[in-house]
Amino acid sequence: MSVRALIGLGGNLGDVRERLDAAIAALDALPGIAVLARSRLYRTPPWGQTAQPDFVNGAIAIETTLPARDLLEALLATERAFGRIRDGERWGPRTLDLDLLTYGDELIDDERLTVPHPRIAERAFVLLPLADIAADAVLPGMGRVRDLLGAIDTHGCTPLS
Ligand code: A4P
Ligand code: MG
Repeated sequence: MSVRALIGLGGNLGDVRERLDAAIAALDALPGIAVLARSRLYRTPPWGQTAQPDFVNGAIAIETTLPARDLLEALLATERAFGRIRDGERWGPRTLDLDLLTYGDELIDDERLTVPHPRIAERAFVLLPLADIAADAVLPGMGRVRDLLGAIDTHGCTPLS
């Protein structure tokens, strides 16, 4: 049994483009994960905590045989492998952030995992890359990516060539 999942990638410390490429390759190499599609990468203004460098963001679609919680563990392990240090500052600078955006049609909400990721609909830095690979996807409980993107401000977000 395999499930299609969408993953958001981002970072704003060091050479993020190179790191995102390497992180996508590392995820694809894991047992139980195959990358189906990847978006362009975008330069995006920092959201939430604005006194920090611009981010680079992207998204991938994967097919996975891992249960959702095992997939989250794989994402967190990959963040650590690429130098992520959690200093407790919410929305602060980071080398690599991997968010599980959707896992099939499932709605999950426990202390470790919330899917769909609760803040997708407010975030151009998530919806712009998602629209490259899944514009017609309906995010459970939220709506179609194309429609969500049409309702927000994408000012300041630019695709990297
Ligand atoms: N967790 C629960 N649900 C999920 C999920 N669906 N995906 C838990 C991933 N993790 C999930 O994550 C904290 C814990 O959330 C994880 O250990 C996991 O058990 P975190 O990434 O350390 O949290 P955070 O990043 O500090 O907070 P938050 O709200 O999750 O932040 P985000 O959503 O990751 O956003 N601006 C731009 N332009 N681009 C960005 O990429 N990113 C952030 C952080 C802020 N501003 C940004 C960007
Ligand atoms: Mg995160």
